[in-house]
Amino acid sequence: MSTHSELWYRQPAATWTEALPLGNGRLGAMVFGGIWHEVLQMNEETVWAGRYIDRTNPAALEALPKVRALLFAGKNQEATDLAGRTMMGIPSGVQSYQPLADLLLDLLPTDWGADDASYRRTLDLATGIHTVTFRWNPGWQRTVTHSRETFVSAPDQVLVTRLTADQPGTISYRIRLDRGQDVTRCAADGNRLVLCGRLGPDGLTFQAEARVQIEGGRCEAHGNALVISGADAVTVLVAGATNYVGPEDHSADPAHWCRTMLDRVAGRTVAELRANHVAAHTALHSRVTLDLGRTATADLPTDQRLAAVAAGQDDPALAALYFQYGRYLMISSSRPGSLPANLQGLWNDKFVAPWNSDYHPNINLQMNYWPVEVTNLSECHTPLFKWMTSCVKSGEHTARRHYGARGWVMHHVSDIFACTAPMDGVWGIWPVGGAWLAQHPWEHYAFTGDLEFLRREGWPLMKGAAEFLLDFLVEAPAGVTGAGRLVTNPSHSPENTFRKSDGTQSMFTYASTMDLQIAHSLFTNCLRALAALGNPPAEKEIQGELQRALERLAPLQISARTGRLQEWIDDYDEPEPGHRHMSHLFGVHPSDQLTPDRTPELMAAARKSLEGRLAAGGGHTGWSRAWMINLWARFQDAEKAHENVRLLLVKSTLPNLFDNHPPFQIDGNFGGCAGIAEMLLQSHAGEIHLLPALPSRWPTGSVTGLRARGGFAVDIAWKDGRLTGATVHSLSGTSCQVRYGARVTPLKLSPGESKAVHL
Ligand code: FUC
Repeated sequence: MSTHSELWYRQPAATWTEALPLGNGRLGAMVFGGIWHEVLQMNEETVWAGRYIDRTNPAALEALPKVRALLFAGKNQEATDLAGRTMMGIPSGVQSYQPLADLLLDLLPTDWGADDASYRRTLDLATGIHTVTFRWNPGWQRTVTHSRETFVSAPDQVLVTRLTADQPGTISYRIRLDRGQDVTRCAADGNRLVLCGRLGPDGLTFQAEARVQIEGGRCEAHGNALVISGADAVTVLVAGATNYVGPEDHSADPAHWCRTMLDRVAGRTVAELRANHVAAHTALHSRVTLDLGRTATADLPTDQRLAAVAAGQDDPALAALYFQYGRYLMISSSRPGSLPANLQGLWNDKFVAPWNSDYHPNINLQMNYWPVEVTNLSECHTPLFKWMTSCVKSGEHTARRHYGARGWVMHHVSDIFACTAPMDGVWGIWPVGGAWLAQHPWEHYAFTGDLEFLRREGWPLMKGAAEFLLDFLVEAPAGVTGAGRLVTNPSHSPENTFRKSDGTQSMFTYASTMDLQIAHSLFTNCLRALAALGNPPAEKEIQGELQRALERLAPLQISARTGRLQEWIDDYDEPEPGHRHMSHLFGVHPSDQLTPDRTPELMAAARKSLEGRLAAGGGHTGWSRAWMINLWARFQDAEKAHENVRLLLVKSTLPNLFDNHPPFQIDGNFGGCAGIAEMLLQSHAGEIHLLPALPSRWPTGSVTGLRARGGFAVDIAWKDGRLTGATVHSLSGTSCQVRYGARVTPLKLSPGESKAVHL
């Protein structure tokens, strides 16, 4: 039997995707829980191959008007060929995020005597503590119960593993650090283990360092391992770092960092370190509670629950666990001061990871941050802004050199070295990644009302992204669709292909629907931001530019043929109708351009597009499925949203509840978490909408602490499918309108005030 906040298993992890993640935003570990051979596969967020390179292509700017003309003339293939030769970044690929090191703990002396039936490993999401317990009888003494408790502390910046047993003098281990490549030194000395190296000749330097504290027994260095014998208890403390400070600044000293962190904690008891960690973790994690009801399946180990749901059992508590796991992963991979969560969050065991475990701002990076505001983890959003700001200089350079534009640009791939040029192939010429990302500082402000943030950090990011788009937009010439209106050119609908009436296929065009929606969203948010800042006179000029551009953007179109929202400027055929990206539905989610009240026809057309995608097998990657949950929630279709939650668990979830693209990619975890929140509360359409998509399978439940735009926290309870009570807390004293179904009530609150809502 487990509590509602635990993942637990009756056997050690046999593979990496059965191991369980710990992290403090910067330092992470995947814990396998092996009895004889415990592996803590560790990551540090800056262990990333590569460095800053000026990747701009000197031929790009000259080619731009030619590529544009070819695309307006419908010569897509010629445009693709020319752009492929002239507009790609040099080089056109980033390098991989990599593991830091493994901490290996071998239980001595032999590998027999374990009592498998007693084995249990648990990750408690509420505390961020991983526990392994098992009984062991090596033959010459009474059975001993061993425990290992592990956490990665944010306040103390170390990983802590505590090995204990229920009888004194029974703990004997060999402990080592290991890494498959690029190690320059791996040594043991006294109670200390050090592993350091460099990621290739021009790469970052890194260090992992462990210190072992024993109670009773002996600790000796043997080769590059520490051998502990007959101890009562053992604490292993690990620190890790690289010399990375920023994209071009690699002046940190990893050895100094490790020493300082380990010296700092040397005088503390484990109980102090644990209490510090738990306090910092719960301060974030406990802000939201979610109860979706419970069936007997919830008593099973987590892997068996997944299997039971796949076999047709109902387990609403597993959806709640998945939701809280998303919040847990956010707290563990993105904390103030850290880098943003990458494609795998923080957790990667490969030297060349899938998609390099990079930043992918054509959906994946943004999706990582979909749950962060609504699930009350606002400060975990800040690493994204800091990283965006660190890319501005490079993004301005690329904007100027590739497009002759002001502002900053980012394409569909980036890294920690401010890569902003087009990567991979011609589909990487997608210059609206930064504009999409600029939605995030606005959302942060919309939820928190933090004007100081908006003024200092948010608006400058938004403004730079908007300046780029303002310069990048061109007027479509006479004779083409959208003539006289502003369009993007060149353009992609991320990674999707279209077929023209002459049978030719391409990905490359002008004015994809998503581009127009991204521009609409960014310009609208910029005008909202300027209003919030009191329409500063210094920004009058850009304000005018934004207003004029917004009016002149090419309109969204409904296909006369299919009744769907068109994905491209012309009503092309789709060779892959179940494509994983649903880019043209950006206006439904994550943007607020389309809503049932404001744009009923476009909303109906968008719904048809989604139905078409789903019917053709869309949602087959984890993140695509997660997007569907959010979209169905915005269409207020509770049953379809729920069906996609179920399918996310059944088809796209690994034993450790990691999202399976496949392979593991963390975006689906975050997108799924956001989707569940979106089913219970929405606030994008100017009101607080309670239970907009409550499915029949979650008839009775409650949620506390969700956040709504305008600076509110909301608690909701329901029974037999009906709202029974809601409380709205105002952070800053604003009025709002609260909706439940067709009923609406206005609410006026002073700062800090809470009111029960009756609807
Ligand atoms: C986008 C997606 C892929 C994958 C990759 C990391 O390019 O189309 O499915 O998620 O990002």
